[in-house]
Amino acid sequence: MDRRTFLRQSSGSIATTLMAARSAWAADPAALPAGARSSSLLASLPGKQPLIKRSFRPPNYEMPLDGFRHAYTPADTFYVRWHDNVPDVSLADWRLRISGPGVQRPREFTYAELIHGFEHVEVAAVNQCSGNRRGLFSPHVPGVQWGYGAMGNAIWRGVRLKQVLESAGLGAAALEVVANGADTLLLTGPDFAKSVPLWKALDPDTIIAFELNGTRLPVWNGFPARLIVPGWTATYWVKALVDLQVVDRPFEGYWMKSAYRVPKGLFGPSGFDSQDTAQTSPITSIRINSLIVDPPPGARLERGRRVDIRGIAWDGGAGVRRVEVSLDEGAHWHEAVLGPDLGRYAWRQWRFGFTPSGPGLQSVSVRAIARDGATQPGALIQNPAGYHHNIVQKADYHVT
Ligand SMILES: Nc1nc2c(c(=O)[nH]1)N[C@H]1C(S)=C(S)[C@@H](COP(=O)(O)O)O[C@H]1N2
Ligand SMILES: [Mo]
Repeated sequence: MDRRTFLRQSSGSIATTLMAARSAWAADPAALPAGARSSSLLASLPGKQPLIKRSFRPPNYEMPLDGFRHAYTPADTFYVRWHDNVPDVSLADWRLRISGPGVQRPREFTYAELIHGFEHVEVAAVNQCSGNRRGLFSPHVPGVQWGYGAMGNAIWRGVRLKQVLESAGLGAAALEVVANGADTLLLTGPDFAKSVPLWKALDPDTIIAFELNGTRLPVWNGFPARLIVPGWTATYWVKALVDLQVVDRPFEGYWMKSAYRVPKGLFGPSGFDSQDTAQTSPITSIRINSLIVDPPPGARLERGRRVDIRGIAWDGGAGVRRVEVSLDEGAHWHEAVLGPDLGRYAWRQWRFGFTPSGPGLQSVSVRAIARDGATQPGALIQNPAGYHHNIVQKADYHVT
């Protein structure tokens, strides 16, 4: 695609494409490809494969289980989560502003200046919504009722946030970096903006990305540039980034102060002291976790025929040390074979071969152990917003 087509397409109206997506879904609600859960609706957003629709406005669409078979999640399969209207950004008009009391020289970059002005780096990282699997909480927790698919793994390419901030002259007073996107409000509700502590902003793996797996970011996933905060849940990964403010006091926006918080200490230290209160902390690092992908839970297995159970495991950056599988509800655990290490922030594929003896139900339980010793809990750690669902995974298969 040449640059003009690119620009023309990127300035196409999102409102129109959303309408098209809605009518496409409405036209044939029965045509649900395999992999859909019965309670779910699959719908195509423009440029996307069918995803499981959790809400239309704002768009919240998750990846069906099949998507987890890829080592890197294709851009057209990547989940979509917005709090408000998806911005209609034209590359020619896009600017990134750096300002605030923590910088000496406020700056403004065009897209060309940003991508030509700094070294390009890549980081493989899991993008996981804080509320992934919220719909599996029992008792029920209000919020988007995500299943397993509010996450993906990709190679993100961009420029280091550190270098961009330093080009504006960081001052000694810098405490947090507040990121804001081009998205505009739905009818009501506070503007979506997030802050990260200076240490995380300056981490060499924290980047302003413009590519996902070697292609430009889809509009749905933050075109033309977004923050990548590896190891932290995706709420910090601000899309369609237009504004960075380096502040000298804790940012008080709604999405920091009131939302995305967990009881203090329940999941360990947050690493974000300036946002901790006596009772709560902001959600930060992704917890050690795993998922059984293949064969799909509930599938039929053939008695006496060897099968490979496959899945993924990931954490907030310590890395996956080991994955264990139990065929007897946790009485005995066996080590799974790990796939290649794609990087400490990426997920790790694993497989475990066995021969079902059946007939009858065969349960398969899985738990991952991180390099820092963290492991998955046997019981759900309840918390008001339904975050960090990471219990030991279990699938039942029918052996015949
Ligand atoms: N500008 C903007 N960025 C945003 C959001 C948003 O509503 N607006 N949502 C955040 C949340 S909560 C999540 S889970 C991720 C989702 O990223 P994705 O849509 O690329 O999968 O985007 C984050 N960045
Ligand atoms: Mo999220």
